[in-house]
Amino acid sequence: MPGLVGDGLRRDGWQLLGDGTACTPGLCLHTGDLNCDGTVNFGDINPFVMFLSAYDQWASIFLDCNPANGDINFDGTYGQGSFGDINPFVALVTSGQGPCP
Ligand SMILES: [Ca+2]
Ligand SMILES: [Ca+2]
Repeated sequence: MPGLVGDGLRRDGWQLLGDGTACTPGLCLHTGDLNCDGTVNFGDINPFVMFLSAYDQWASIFLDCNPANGDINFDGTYGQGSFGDINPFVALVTSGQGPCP
């Protein structure tokens, strides 16, 4: 499972483009965007709940969505049962975030 290393840069094949976003060469990484519509907002809440509680179902619906988007606290774990991401997700959704480049 991809994750962060000590310097905060991801080493999982995605190019870091800034502030939690990376789009090449792999799937776009956009932290908190669990429905991959390019924004982080209340529309991501239900997909995030599914991501935590029924990951396989989430993955079957959001085929082009980078699962690392759900690693909100950047601890390298995400998906089914990764409840440590809930509070950071709530903070992220309520603070808002710009569109993915
Ligand atoms: Ca979204
Ligand atoms: Ca996490």
